[in-house]
Amino acid sequence: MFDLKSIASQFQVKGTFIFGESFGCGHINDTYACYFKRKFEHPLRYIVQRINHQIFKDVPALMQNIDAVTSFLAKKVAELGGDPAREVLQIVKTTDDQLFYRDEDGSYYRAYVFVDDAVCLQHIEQPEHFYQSAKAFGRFQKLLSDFPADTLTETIPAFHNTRARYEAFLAAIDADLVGRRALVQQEIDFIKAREQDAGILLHLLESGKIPLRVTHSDTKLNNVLLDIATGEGICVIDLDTVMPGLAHYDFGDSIRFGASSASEDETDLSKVFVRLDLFEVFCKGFLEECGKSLTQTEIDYLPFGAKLMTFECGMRFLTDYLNGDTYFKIHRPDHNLDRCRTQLKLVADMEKKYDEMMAIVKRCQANCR
Ligand code: ADP
Ligand code: GN1
Ligand code: MG
Repeated sequence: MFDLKSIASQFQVKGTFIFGESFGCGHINDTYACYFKRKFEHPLRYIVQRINHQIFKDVPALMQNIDAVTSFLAKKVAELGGDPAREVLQIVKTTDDQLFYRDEDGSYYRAYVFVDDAVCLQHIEQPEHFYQSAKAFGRFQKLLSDFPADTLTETIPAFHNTRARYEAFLAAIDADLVGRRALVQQEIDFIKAREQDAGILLHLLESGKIPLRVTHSDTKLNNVLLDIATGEGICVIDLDTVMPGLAHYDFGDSIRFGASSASEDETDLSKVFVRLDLFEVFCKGFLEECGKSLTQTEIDYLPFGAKLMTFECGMRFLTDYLNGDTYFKIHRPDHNLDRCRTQLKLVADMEKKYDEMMAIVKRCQANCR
């Protein structure tokens, strides 16, 4: 275990380090909350993260992206009369004014101001929470609609390129690195039967029918902070994957995680289905914020986006399972397989409920005209 106190002291933090603890439930980075005491003032907290540089190969470019996007958002939020200190993630620079610190082992660290009096939820406790996350991600999309997308680096190349994800899945089946292929034939067949789906949105993009936008690309419920006092979705976090993408990626990823009746790793599949009430709540919040900046074709494909992101995630979990669990953090032996199964169950359920999902999108669009 590295020395958190000495890492935290590399940043422009206020006060004296008291202690640090592992924090949150992310699958990618190592996150710590660090507490600092100050004379005559309340203690302060900072987030310190070890960035997963096996996954994010160009950390300097990634931090440049986050710096550019957060500076842009802070300016806009201030112009609109908001409070950038609570509504936008704030990087804490190193003592020599850099965006990250690299230690002698080659690990990369960064620090953020801890957004206090806010919660981060792992599942929906009340529909209002999901509505607020929809507003926050919709606003994020809207505020970045005039950000120069071509200045951003793709921090994970082809991150939501579902065709490329499908190819990676086929390669994992072929390689069968840890001898698990025979255990998952049913899941493999399910995914292969839907190969055609992988190219649909990319085809719309390539033929100019939908535009490229700046997207968050990882819009799980636990990547937005809700203000404890007002309940409002105040701050979108986890900006590692902000990059050019499609509006469907943000809409779809939120639905796959938040509109599910169960956790992403539930083992009792009879508990897993898509909740149309939550689907509707999210559509409402998202379209209220960014509906007017989306084209009709984009809106028409939102239900498909939800299905595609769920399909993609199921395929990614299975690919990682076949490769020996080298990408997502796991906490039990078949964790990635359990996660894959919930996603495929959701895909099947979305297929059954597709017409209802379409009708909900139409209704929400009509209501926010
Ligand atoms: P990962 O990429 O591993 O998901 P995140 O950046 O999402 O990492 O951080 C993990 C968790 O840490 C979040 O889900 C949230 O609970 C907490 N967190 C991250 N940044 C902040 C912040 N600025 N203020 C408060 N909590 C935060
Ligand atoms: C990862 O970092 P976290 O836990 O917010 C992953 C997402 C997946 C998600 C599945 C960079 O998100 O793409 O949808 O797990 N992030 C990355 O829970 O791969
Ligand atoms: Mg996260």
